[in-house]
Amino acid sequence: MLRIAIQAKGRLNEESLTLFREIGIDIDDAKRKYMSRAANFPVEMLYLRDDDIPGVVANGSANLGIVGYNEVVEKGYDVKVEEKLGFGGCRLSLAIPKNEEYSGPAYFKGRKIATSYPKILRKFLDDNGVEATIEVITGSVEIAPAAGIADAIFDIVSSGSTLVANNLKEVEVVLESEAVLISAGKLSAEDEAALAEIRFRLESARISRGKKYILMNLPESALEEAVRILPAMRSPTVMPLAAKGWCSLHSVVDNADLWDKVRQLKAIGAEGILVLNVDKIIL
Ligand code: PRT
Ligand code: ZN
Repeated sequence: MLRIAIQAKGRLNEESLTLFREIGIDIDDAKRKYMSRAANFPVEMLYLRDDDIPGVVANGSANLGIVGYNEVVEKGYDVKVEEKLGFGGCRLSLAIPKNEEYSGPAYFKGRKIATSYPKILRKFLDDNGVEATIEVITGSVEIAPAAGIADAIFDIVSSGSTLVANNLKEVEVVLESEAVLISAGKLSAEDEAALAEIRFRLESARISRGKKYILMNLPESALEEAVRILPAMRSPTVMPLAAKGWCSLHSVVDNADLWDKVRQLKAIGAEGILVLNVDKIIL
């Protein structure tokens, strides 16, 4: 049985459980429990603080973990990133008071920087040959400059609004992060097979995200042009309609291109266009 460590509560908990549901693995939403088992797949979930997940995977207490890449790098354990999961996106950045002039990494020379990520910060400073003092604090890092605790901060940034609210500006992005699936790379044959199945399902979920199924009625004379507008996975599906000279065309499009494609299709005579969500795409 594969044991997967996920965050017990916090930003990644909900989306980790949603991801398993999306790939057909039903886990009770057991936030207050320490462990729970999936009803229809050989996995059990271990609910932990995110800080503990890389270590628990590295020492074999869990086979897999879902955690922010920032935590994986900071903890520095020997674990392997199996998949990037496409949620929990953020970056670890250096920020300084907004009215300060920034001249590059040398700005930090001799200054004090507050952070919860001392290892990643130390490496950045060393790589840039900058000597600075690191002040480790575990929460509310963004108030450190105003509180006189430090001159600058190194913290997680997502929208950037926390920095703005604290009169800070982002000056260096040091690490891009998102939630990742990690392992220690050592699995039994049975667990390896379960992981391969999880990865296969994650891939199909990833492909279907951001896709729409589109179908429409089309004059047969416009078919060639429509196929050019809508290249599908192999080629679009065309079905005859009872009305002579008309057909029905089905395809899959990227959501990002949807309205552009709709405009082009309408211009060549498409009617009754339906756009549907795609649940899974299995190639
Ligand atoms: O209790 P536990 O230790 O498990 O949780 P935690 O409080 O340490 O972590 P949590 O739940 O806050 O974050 C878990 C993970 O989510 C992080 O390790 C990141 O990988 C990821 N993540 C994504 C974020 C953010 N976005 C984020 N915006 N983690 C924290 N923030 C915070 C940041 O610290 C700052 O205070 O949000 C603020 C900045 O947000 P913006 O949008 O104002 O820029
Ligand atoms: Zn934490």
